[in-house]
Amino acid sequence: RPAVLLVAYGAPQSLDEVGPYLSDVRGGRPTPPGIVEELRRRYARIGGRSPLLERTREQAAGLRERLGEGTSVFVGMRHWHPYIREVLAEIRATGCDRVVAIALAPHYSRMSIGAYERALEESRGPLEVALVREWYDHPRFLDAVTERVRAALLRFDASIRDEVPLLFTAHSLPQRILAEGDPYPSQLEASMAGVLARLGRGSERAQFAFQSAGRTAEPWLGPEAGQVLEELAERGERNLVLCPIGFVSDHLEVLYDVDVEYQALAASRGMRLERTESLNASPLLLDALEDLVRSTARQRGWD
Ligand code: FEC
Repeated sequence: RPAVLLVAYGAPQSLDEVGPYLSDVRGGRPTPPGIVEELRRRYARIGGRSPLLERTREQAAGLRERLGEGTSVFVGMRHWHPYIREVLAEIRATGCDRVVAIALAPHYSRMSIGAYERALEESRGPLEVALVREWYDHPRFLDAVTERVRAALLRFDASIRDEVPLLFTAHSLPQRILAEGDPYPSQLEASMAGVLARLGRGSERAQFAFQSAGRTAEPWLGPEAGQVLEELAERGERNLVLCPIGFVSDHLEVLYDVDVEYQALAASRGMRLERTESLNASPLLLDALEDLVRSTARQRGWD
């Protein structure tokens, strides 16, 4: 049986690790001290560190249970320990020679999933690795997000529930990906459409925006979520459900950018913002991951 490897972004495990972590994320470019300080402040605000590694390990444990004894499920990170290269070495040491890998980001971009793909390729050695490149349209993933949106809408009074606008968000990327024909924006639109169809809602009261743009000089994809939120407030909207559909786990970009920054902005505009709960180890998300592992193994003739 192939081993299974869940790969995710990576997160510093203490405030001391924030500086070296940022230098990894920035590909070795020096980080201005002000940015390191700002990011430390943000991690301190969400409890001193990101829960991303724990959440990913819980997803791995849930998946292991579903796949049964005899299938090992590993966790590897792109920008921090346990690095993808460290975990691939560990997998090779078990004597296993085939791996099904899933990036815990459902939408393909050359700058996101492509980077996971390159990290796997660089250090796989003799291992055969089958990476699931995209799963933005997997029915169980869309069911999982829909369940979270329904639960967020239930926090509003029944008399206004159907009218509460929905704002779907994902991590921004530099605009130059558009010139390369990158499918990232269209896959995000397709996921949003799949969730709206499941909710039985039209697209009139739903929008998409990008969040968490990086700190670089080049232009990043928009519209920016904070700006959309302000426009909605100006139009007189008093309620909003924000669904970070581009992320599957709790981490800094959800717990700080949405729960601190956009929440403060919403409050300052007299708006009630409810964020959908992250999928984390949701049974529907685990259904999707299980199916992706089984179908990939089948396609490769590894089952
Ligand atoms: O909880 C944590 O500690 C980790 C939160 C985290 C996630 C995440 C996901 C994505 N990123 C993506 C693209 C970029 C690009 C740059 C960039 C920079 C940062 C910085 C931090 C950070 N990202 Fe991130 N990202 C997370 C955290 N990200 C911190 C550094 C400060 C800053 O620039 O804001 C720009 C790199 C550069 O400067 O060269 C590009 C994408 C995702 C979603 C896909 C995925 O999860 O893999 C795309 C989680």
